[in-house]
Amino acid sequence: MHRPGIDRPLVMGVLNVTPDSFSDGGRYLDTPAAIAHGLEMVAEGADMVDVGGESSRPGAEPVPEEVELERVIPVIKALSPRVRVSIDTVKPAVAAAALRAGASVVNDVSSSLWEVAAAGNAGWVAVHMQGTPATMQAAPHYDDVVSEVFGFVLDRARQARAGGVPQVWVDPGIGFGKTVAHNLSLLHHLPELVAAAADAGCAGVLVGTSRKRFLGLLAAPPGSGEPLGVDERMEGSLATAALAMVAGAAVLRVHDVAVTVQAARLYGPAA
Ligand code: HH2
Repeated sequence: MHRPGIDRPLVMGVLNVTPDSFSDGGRYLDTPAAIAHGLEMVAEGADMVDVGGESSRPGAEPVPEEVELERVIPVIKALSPRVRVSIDTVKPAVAAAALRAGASVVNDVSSSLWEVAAAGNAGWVAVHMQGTPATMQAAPHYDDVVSEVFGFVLDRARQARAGGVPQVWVDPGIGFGKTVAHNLSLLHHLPELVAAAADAGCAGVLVGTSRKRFLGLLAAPPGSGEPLGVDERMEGSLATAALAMVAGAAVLRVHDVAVTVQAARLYGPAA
């Protein structure tokens, strides 16, 4: 649990250099626009910027490695002297090139790249996903979502720590092969993951709820049958970020940096 006045959760700003991300797709595909948005998030107080060149939204198709590299490497080179940069990828070659370009964290929704992080002496985020982005929301199923998801990321984290990764965060993967009920169960049980992550020698828990569809479904007016649009999910994003902070999350991955930094500052100075 965070101690008021002693430390605060860190805010990771999302920077998708893609045409098709579910929230900011197409807005920062152009390198100068992406760099400008990264710097804007730094000015708003982001502690980290998460650069991605391939969408992992439900139904997304993989992009070729060269395309992903062309999207992310110039942006990482420009931003990494100014802020800690993570690379959001599932491709080992992209992760390795991003670390050479100045990134220092591998944010890995495939939970398979810890060896790349170890080789680069970089941090690593172990994320839970059931299936792949192309199919994951078709029919998510768990016998016990909390123990299966937490057990999976903690196993991966222990393996990575034993393999020499200096800093490991675990992430329950909100929206990655999860129903609304699954997402809520995971959020409500976060304090257990926070405690277990500390026991496993992790740097903490990372949570990404920002603008995700379940927020639009939960907040939709009764009987509307439609989720709130992506641009109407800031309140839900902030509410769930606050819930995660109170549960002891170490990092919030968000699109709306300024408001989340304001909320995180209620905890006192950054760790
Ligand atoms: N969510 C997304 C992408 N990367 N990484 C972590 N660690 N945790 C998350 O919850 C997470 C993530 C999906 O959001 P976004 O990047 O906004 O969209 P897209 O995948 O369409 O680019």
